[in-house]
Amino acid sequence: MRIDAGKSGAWVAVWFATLLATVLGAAVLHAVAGNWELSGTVLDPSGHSISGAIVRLFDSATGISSKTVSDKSGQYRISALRAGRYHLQVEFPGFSLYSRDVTLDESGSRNLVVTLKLATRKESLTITTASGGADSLLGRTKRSVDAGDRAGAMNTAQLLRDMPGLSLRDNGALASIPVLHGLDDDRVKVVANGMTVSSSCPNHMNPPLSRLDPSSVSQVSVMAGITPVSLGGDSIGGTIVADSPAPAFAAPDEHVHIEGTLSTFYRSNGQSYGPALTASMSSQHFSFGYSGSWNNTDNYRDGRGHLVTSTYVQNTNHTVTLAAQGAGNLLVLQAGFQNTPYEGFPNQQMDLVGDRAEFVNLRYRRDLGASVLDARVFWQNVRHEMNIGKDKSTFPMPMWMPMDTHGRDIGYTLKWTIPVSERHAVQLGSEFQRFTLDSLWPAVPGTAPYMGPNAFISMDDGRRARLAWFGEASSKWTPHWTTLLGVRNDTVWTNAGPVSGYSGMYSMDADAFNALHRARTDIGFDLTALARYEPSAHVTFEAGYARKTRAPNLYERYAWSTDWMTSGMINWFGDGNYYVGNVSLRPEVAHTVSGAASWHDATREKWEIKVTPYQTFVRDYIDVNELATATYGMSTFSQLMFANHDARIWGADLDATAALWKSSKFGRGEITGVGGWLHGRRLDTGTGLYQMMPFNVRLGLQEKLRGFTGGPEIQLVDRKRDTDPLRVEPHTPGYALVNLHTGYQWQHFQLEAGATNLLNRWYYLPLGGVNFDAYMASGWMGQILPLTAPGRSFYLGMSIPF
Ligand SMILES: [Cu+2]
Repeated sequence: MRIDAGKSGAWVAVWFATLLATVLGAAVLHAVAGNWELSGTVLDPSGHSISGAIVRLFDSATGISSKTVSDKSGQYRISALRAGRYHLQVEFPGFSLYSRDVTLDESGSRNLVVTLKLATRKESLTITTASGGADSLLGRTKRSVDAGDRAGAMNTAQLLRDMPGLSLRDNGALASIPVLHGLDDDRVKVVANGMTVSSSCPNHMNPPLSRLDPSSVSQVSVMAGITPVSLGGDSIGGTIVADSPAPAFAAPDEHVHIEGTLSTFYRSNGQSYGPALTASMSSQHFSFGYSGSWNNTDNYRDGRGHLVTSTYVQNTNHTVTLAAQGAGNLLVLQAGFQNTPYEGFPNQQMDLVGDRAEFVNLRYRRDLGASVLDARVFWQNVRHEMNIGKDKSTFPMPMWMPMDTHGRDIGYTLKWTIPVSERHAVQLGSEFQRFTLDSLWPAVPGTAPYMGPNAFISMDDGRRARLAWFGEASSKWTPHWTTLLGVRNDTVWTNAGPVSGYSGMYSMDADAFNALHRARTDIGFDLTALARYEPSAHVTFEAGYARKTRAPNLYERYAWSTDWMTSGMINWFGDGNYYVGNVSLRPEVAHTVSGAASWHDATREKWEIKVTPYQTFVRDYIDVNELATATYGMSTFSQLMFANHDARIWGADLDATAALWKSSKFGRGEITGVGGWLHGRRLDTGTGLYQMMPFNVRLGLQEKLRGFTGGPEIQLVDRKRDTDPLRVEPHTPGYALVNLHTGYQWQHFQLEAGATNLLNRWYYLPLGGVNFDAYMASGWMGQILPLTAPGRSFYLGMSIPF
């Protein structure tokens, strides 16, 4: 058994230090200054000047950015520029990001008036293609995150909840798991600050997005269904990209630049609160930043006022960022630490009683004349401890069962973007990720032979390494036609060392597992083809096909015990069942066809309606076979072994916005709607797939007037009847909720207030799994029921910039 971080940690430190020294040595950090300047005024749509807007100017040749802030009369000025092509971005909360190309030629300085447009709540992702134009592509939505958003979202995954095609599986308070078009968890690729990390817990209590505090996120993008291969790989559901703000640098005429935000929030249901701080100090070439957060949440109450046990959490995050830029180079070194001393899981037999994660992430971006090279290396080390938590220990027959898991990820990504001509660009890349996993469950004195006299080795030296390469071409053939074509290969190697149980009672399973040939190599090929056609300023059509593969995770392959108690510890589904791995599992291969049609006014400001239908056929979908069932009290559970079965998922998303009124006196009123409908079927049995979100719609009315934004939202969710019989998945009734949100901003100071579930409606969470706590509280005798949702909660959030 090897659970020592010391060796790998030291090795990684040496490796990073060497790399850092090499890169720093190679980078010549000086800027080429010139005499031109860019200046102007930032205005709102009614012509009033905006002070405090952030103005960024990117040098297209070198990638170096300059930044300034508009003054009291809305004036901005960036000087010491040289002639050339630049890209200007202006942002101010509540307004859409302003973005345009600017050329400074030999005739000298320029004056540019920037008029910002009011923001819509969700904005389509813009990607810059070879031709320099900005295109939104199929099934993608992007959202910028304000400090105030933390008040209404319990975790980073919840920041995504109103995005089309996405639903959330409720888990622990920090651990919501995103589901894209019915495909969830490891089927979705999560890229957080350029890193891809693994869930090391056998119950997925620490999914990748739980590693980021909402206060440290500035932007999230969701690609459901068709994903460019440059962002996909080893996933079949789609990709979620979450990024922290880019490091700040002083403007050319600024000596030292200091900026930061202090924010805090409070939520009434669960008495949740937490301060967060981000701050940075920079010169034109060097930047030092820190972001930290702390939060504490107690158990919430449902709509009937009942306390829902094991919904508490406490968590701390610290991240330090060092960055350097100059002469076409950008170097960013990030190191962070996360500590979660406890987090309850109402839908699991166990709770999190300790989780400490450290990471180091190094990014190097270099402008090579025409092309751009972007490289990253990262390392994450996780020590995760489970046992029954403080609530479960008060129930009859508490099962004390320590489980210690140690996971490490190390990897790199390399991307090289080459503009081939005015119309075509190519991106080439490579990725590597190696995950190592050990899980040891210490003996509990006096419980032999069930939980002693030896430790239970659940996973010893589990290894999953993945090496990938890809090539992608984006082309703008005519002003009306755009295409994206990509091919990708991911080779995944998995293996796990020999195991042993608490006692001789487990030796039959252990011996059988140890005798198996356990090393596996999976070779996956992905293909993405996308086309976009804009016949006029009012209609856009998109169509695409994607072939995507995902190799099994370590627990799916190597969870070895068929004993009831120990197999019940392998469960990231929140369904109370018992899971056994299968060394013979094959990778899942998904074939997705999707289209989108969007109708809008010429400026996309007055109205827009978008429909996205999709169908995915998954060959060898990793589902389960039933080994046995057992009835304890009034509840029946299944023991299930992972197995490949073909499946199909089909559905459609609807996304619509319309402006209702707009005047200088009454501001702008707008109505938005997001809906999702989908079905999933296993093809051999014709039965439903687990946790398919029922038909659901969100309708929002929003008023924006100067610094004020706000309005009500109605959320309608149909009953869930199409369930998975093998997992004994419960039905849930439909429900309607009213939420209220208001925000006010003055300069950069932001205040957010609102209410979720305003009418205090009592309902079951359709993707919340079962309430295992309530079942334990009944002495393992009662009827196991779905988990109930939080009742009414008021929230207040505040952020103060400096
Ligand atoms: Cu865990």
